[in-house]
Amino acid sequence: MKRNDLAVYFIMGTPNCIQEPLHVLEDALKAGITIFQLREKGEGALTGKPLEQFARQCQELCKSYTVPFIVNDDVELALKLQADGIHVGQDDVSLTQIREKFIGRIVGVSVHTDEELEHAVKGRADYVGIGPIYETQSKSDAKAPAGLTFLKEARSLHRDFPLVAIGGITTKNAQEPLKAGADGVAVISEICQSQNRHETVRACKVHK
Ligand code: 3NM
Repeated sequence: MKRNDLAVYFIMGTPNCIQEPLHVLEDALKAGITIFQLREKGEGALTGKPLEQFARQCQELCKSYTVPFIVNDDVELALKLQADGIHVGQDDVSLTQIREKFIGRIVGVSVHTDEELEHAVKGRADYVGIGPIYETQSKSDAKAPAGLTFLKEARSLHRDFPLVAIGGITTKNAQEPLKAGADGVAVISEICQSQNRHETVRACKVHK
């Protein structure tokens, strides 16, 4: 993948939305998000057939805007839909197994420590997510906010490796992780709840 693809990484599931979820996604696509992850978690999350149906609708929308469609955690669903990629955390299945199943597709991994970062890079992840940078309300088991220290360290260790910052990113703070070396920012609530997604997405891109 190109590092630029991570510029504005929108993550969403139906429980994150106040408005109709497919409307939120299409509005975000129109506003210029560069990659999308379906993360169907939390109270009221879809499962089974309704999840599959919703996922297919999201995938179709992404395809029509030529934006990669990534599935969070659910390997079976990602394979069934032939999604563009999968994103996994540290608790999910082993990276070696996932890499073998997603040949030619995108594999992303959340990392929080040097060891996890090295393991992801050696295991041929396509990118890593580093977070939570700031306090987040969107992940019930999120770790304590890490700030920019680990992100800066990760960038100095791996000059060219695709890195995306996540956790509590807003239009006001997005430039900080970008200046610290992130290729992009991954965002749930700031885009889901935005009243003006064009403006929100613009503010989350690098200001030159
Ligand atoms: N992963 P918001 S933080 C999904 O630290 C997720 O790995 C995190 O949501 C991590 O943009 C997070 O609303 C939630 O803060 C990000």
